[in-house]
Amino acid sequence: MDYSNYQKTFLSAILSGDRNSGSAIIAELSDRGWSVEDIYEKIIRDSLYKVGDLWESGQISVSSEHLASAIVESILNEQYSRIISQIKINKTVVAASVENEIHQIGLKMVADIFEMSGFNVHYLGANNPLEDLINFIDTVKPNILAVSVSINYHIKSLELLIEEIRKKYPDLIIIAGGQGLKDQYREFTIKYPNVMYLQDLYALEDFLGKTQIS
Ligand code: B12
Repeated sequence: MDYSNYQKTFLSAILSGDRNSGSAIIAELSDRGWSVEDIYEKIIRDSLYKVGDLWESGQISVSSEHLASAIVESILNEQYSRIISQIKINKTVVAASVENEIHQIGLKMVADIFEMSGFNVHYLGANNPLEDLINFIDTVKPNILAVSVSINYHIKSLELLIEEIRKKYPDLIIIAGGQGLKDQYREFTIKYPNVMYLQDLYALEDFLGKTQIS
């Protein structure tokens, strides 16, 4: 099977609620030596983007969308033994979606890339109230804060987050990503030059390979 057949088979598995087949496809690709990044981007992310298109055009119900995303989350959790790194680099990342943002799957993938790179990862998932997030940062003192925004109108929450965190932690590396930023990221990075927008897992890997994190 080529890439697009794997992707289509995976999509039909998650839409029909067939968790075992979805999981088996990912296990097969893993056994064939596909990288975690390729599996996440080319099979799982692309399938979820198609789920979004099908939902937007009324071809599938909200229930099917929920089912597909729940299966994907369980499959991502299954990858733990593959992504856990034996070598720790003594650096910490906090990964959080902004306040009111209930999408968290892209962020989970991001957290997994950090885990593979040896970070201590605190994956907080969706909808993090700003005050609680700041308290959490006070406690774990991360080297990097990774934030995700899927919905355009949540950019305001991200701006507030950056402004508040900058007051307390002027040097904390903040990386941001997600579809909510895709169109506006240039304006955004001009406005907040000390915040990095990274488009996907390949860009993140590149960033981690090139950046000296203190
Ligand atoms: C699954 C899903 C849901 C699930 C979320 C479940 C969950 N646990 O996350 C549920 C059903 C809850 C949901 C709800 C809604 N959703 Co929705 N959802 C989706 C769907 C189908 C898949 C999302 C996903 O996981 N994609 C796969 C991941 C891997 O992709 P990703 O998030 O883009 O992440 C990648 C990159 O962006 C990047 N990245 C992401 N974050 C970060 C962070 C950092 C630091 C870095 C470096 C990189 C990075 O790395 C990832 C890998 O490449 C999308 C369709 C789509 N195009 O994605 C719609 C979509 C995102 N949803 C949409 C909408 C409108 C909604 C709702 C408002 C719908 C509604 N009317 O109720 C609500 C949201 C309410 C809210 N308050 O947030 C729209 C958003 C449009 C927009 N941009 O504004 C989309 C695009 C659907 C569409 N075609 O219209 N949704």
